[in-house]
Amino acid sequence: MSERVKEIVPDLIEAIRNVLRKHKVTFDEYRAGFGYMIEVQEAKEIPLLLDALLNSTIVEIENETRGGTRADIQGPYYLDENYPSVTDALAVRPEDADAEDMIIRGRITDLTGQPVLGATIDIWHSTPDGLYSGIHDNIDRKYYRGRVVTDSDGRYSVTSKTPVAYQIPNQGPTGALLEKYLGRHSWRPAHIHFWVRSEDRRDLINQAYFEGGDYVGDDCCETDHLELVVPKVYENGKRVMQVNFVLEPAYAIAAE
Ligand code: MBD
Ligand code: FE
Repeated sequence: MSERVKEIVPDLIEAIRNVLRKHKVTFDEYRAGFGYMIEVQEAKEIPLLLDALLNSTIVEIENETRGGTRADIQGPYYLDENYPSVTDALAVRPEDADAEDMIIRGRITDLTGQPVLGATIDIWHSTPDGLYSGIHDNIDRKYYRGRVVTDSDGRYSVTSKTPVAYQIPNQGPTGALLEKYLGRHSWRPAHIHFWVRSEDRRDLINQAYFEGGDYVGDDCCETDHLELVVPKVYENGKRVMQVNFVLEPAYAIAAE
């Protein structure tokens, strides 16, 4: 890592310096930028700001070397400890009982079309009113998060409640940058996050979107890797999100 730091950081600093030079940034402007960074820190929005602005570029770079299903951004709200282990249902917050039911299911195969069994898939998404458990409003982290494992045919299936288009907290500095200072919006299309892991295969972080949903293709986080836009299908009143993944071998990374 330290070799990479020596390679990357001087270039990064020089790139920033060139922007400062190009725009002849003044001392007052420099201090204003400084103040903005402190606001971001105080609002605990460093992960949100970085992921909103830069995660899509990391994904773009990663996808240059990917076979199988392309990756999408991770976003700031994955919780990596004590991930609730579930078989067939994500925990639903009691007050969301009347929200639309959703089934997330699919199949994982390898590049040759063979099923990938025993893969774990960490799934996380917002409440039906656009909040993340463990992050916002003291919602217990057990809700809308869970790990499923694929069966011998590579299949998984889990029930939950349909999330909505998600507005990143727009009262904070990240929302202010997008909306007030840059004149953009701060919405993401409704989405479900996935982190797929299987021994000897390259990890895949991905998201599924809802066809026809608001902001699909107009994401404030500038993802345009909309490979997983799922058609509007209902089964017994439940929205079915059929999300399949194709995993490539782990050595594909080393082989670059
Ligand atoms: C999210 O829910 C998200 O997925 C990303 C990438 C950024 C902000 C909020
Ligand atoms: Fe998200």
